[in-house]
Amino acid sequence: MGTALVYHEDMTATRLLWDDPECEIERPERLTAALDRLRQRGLEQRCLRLSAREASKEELGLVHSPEYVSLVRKTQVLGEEELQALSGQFDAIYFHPSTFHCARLAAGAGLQLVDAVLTGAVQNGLALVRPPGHHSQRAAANGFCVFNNVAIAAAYAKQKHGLHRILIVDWDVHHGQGIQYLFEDDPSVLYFSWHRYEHGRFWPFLRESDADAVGRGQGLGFTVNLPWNQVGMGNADYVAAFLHLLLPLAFEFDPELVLVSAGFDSAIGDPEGQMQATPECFAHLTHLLQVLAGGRVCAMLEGGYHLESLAESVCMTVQTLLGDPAPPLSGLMVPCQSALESIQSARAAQAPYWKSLQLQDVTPVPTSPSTHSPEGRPPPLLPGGPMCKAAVPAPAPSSLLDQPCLCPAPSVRTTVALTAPDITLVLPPDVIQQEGSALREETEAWARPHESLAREEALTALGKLLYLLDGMLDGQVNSGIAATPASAAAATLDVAIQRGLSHGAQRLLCVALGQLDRPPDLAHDGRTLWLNIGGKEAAALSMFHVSTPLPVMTGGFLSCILGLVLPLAYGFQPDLVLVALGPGHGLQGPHAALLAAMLRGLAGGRVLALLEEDSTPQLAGILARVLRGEAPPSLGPSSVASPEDVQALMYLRGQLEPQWKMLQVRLIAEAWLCPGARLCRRGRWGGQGK
Ligand code: X5A
Ligand code: ZN
Repeated sequence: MGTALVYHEDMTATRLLWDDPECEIERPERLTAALDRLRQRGLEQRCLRLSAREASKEELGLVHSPEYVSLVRKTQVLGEEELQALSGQFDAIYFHPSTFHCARLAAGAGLQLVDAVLTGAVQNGLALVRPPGHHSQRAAANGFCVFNNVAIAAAYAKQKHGLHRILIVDWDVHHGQGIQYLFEDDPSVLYFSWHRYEHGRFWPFLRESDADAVGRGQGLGFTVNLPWNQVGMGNADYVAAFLHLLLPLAFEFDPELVLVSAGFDSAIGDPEGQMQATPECFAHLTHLLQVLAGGRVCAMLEGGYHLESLAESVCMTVQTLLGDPAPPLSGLMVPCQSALESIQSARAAQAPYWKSLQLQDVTPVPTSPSTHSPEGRPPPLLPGGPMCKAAVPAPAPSSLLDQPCLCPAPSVRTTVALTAPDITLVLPPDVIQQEGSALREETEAWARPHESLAREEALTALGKLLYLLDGMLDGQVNSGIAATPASAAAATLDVAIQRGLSHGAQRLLCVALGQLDRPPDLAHDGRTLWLNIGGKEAAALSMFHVSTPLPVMTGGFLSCILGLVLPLAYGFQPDLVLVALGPGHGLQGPHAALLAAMLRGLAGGRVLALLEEDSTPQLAGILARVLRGEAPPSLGPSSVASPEDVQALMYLRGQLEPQWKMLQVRLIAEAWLCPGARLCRRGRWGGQGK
């Protein structure tokens, strides 16, 4: 459906006219650097280009006082000295004769974007604007911000489009206190912000930036602050914050629209933020938000002062909005202790207001499993010693400037090859119906050890699957769907895993739904992570062999995905993902779509879905659409997880946390978890600088 890019060259006009070390970083090149890079990458050309319009007086009045708007209007005719004097009345602000025009364009750009998305002209978009907006208040400029672009867009979406639930995600490294003040008592706007805080010692030095500021009156629980108390937060910390804090609340809130205060001063290299997240991380953050609100995501630029980092991060965001798969994340996926403390304190502060947080944090981890592994004792975890040197790959921490992008953006939009001739469905645009098949002898050789693959139909299906898998491993096709007779599902999956591993996959994640057992002769070498959803009981037979029952309620399904599947997947960093909907999988279409959509964030989007031949065309169709990058349908208001679902999740978390640090949501003495943990973390990387 398309991505809008809203811009106007006039917004490069405003600039600092005098000496001010604090303000000099907010300069015109921020916009030109971002736009030039988008052009270079061919991304701008793929967007619907919209020329920004000025917001009207009435539109600015949705958020700002008339007196403040006329004060800013008057700056148009002031001389340099008067401008400087007026600027001095605010914190970290400069005015320029063009400021009023630029700030009206910045606010107007957001409104155009909201209109384009809510009228269905596009699916999502980015407004490249300055001045930024999130610090600006009803009657005050602040922190380079003049009008509060995102807040005005939210108020406008409510008033003009009649929306009732808007999520604002502020991933800028500063606290958007302006947005917080404007909506703190409004339950129709859920405001999430993470920010450099350092226990209050970082700008804007506000007590109300801490996690215990949760909103007021009707708006209690609709302000979510995640203060970072150390610099150096990286990819693992940001992804963990999304999985364990933002997304559970966001799904429960069920927004109709997502607005992003997209500041990139939270990226590596930025002089303000001093954080470590690489540009690819913003592809993942964007991707994770696209499963909400039917994919209606409007991002607006806020901060971002390292031009190289800014330009790359903007490209990652736009590329993901366009539906390209996210490049794999670099670096060890282990959140740091300080990040975990922050996430836990924000979860604790929000728990009274959100069902999705309640059960989990009050249920004690069972010391002996309520459901247990066949041996009836805690399973042996990793064969051969303490965790950290386990499966987790050891890529060198990449420096942004040496290696701005690990994985080149795909030149073609995601294609899905279907090998299921029996599933008659209307193919979504640019989804290819695959005709090819692997050579007969080769197929037979792979099938030979499996009795269930002897039948002609099973062999035919296997031949097509092998051909598809090769296409994916060779990089001709990004993702695919294959079908198999129900009786051959387990054997076909077994062959797919073997073939994947022998044809270039280094780490293969297999998510098996329904009655599918781990292939008995699969090597325990850490190259395959086997996750069965639909097992009879929760069990971790090793850190690479996990099984959990299919949650009955939507709420349980969501906590299973966010609290177990994705943390394991992000920790494992696979380069190929197999999702098999096996016998009795019991998964509803929208749930299957959400799972597939979220797994597409792994392995550069290399996801192969295996269906049974008698699956409905609706199921195949919905999977084909999410695998090519469309948003999954929203699940609607979610029910609570059942006590059994929570129990299973808590048990597995207890078992697996020592090995898979992305699962952690609470602090447990590290020494108790894993005697080697501290050494492993420090030894190799010198402790991430935290
Ligand atoms: C939008 C933004 C930062 C202001 C920092 C003042 N503002 N020290 O990033
Ligand atoms: Zn900022």
